[in-house]
Amino acid sequence: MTESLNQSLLALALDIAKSTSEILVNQRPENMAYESKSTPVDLVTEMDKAAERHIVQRVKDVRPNDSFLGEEGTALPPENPSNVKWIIDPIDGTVNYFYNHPYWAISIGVEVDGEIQVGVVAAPLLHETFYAIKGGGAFVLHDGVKKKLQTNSGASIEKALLSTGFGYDAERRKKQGALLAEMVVIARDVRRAGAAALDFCYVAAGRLDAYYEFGLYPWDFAAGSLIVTEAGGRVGGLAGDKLGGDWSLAANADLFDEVDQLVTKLSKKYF
Ligand code: LIP
Repeated sequence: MTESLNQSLLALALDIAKSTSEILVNQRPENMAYESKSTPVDLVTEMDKAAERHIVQRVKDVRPNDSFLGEEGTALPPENPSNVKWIIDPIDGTVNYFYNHPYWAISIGVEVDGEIQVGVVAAPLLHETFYAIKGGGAFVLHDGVKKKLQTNSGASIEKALLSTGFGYDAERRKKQGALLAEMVVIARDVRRAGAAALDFCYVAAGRLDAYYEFGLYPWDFAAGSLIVTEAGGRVGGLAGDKLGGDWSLAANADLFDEVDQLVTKLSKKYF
């Protein structure tokens, strides 16, 4: 029963990611309305809200009793909730979308009985959709061509290509910058591309060796974390914590503990 439910949830999530991609690409206004959230540079655009409304409606049309946790505020549980919850970031990398920078994605994670079973991350301007089903592996569709995902293996931190991100608050960015200043001297290099969900997928694809960030939300990592683990990688918080606390880590299985130990040490120094 679980397998057929997961398969149907994956098919629905992929179809919704496709229709949402079409809206975000084809209906992107030249002069986009936006509001500020936590700080003047923490944006939510009219398209974030439109995309989340579209995703929620598409699910409700087929599964009216499912629950939602959406970045833009969808969280009203139905009267008789099912055991399925959709965890949505309608545009992960909003600032990139606002600037028409291609590194942004639609992230849809689906929980069944509290466990992530399906993850879909679609990056329409990069022509890629990453997806995973619990126990079924992780894959990427690039212009419709399907490829199985596998993380890198090995690599010491000195030879690791890392990625990270920054919050929107100046005081937090000061701490993140200070930690980065040490990290960039230790690792091979550090990328900062601006969309956590895609950073997780790039670890899964072996395009990064590891990713770390402070201050992510469940909608940033719900889908990407499953894609990483189904590609043979590890995810978690610091010092053995699960994802969901202050820190989020993703890495190939050989490197995870070394990255965890280093970020744990530096976080105590700067946070
Ligand atoms: C973004 C994250 C990114 C982080 C940005 C921002 P949003 O999410 O995906 O990793 O560095 O500050 O939080 O706000 O674009 O959905």
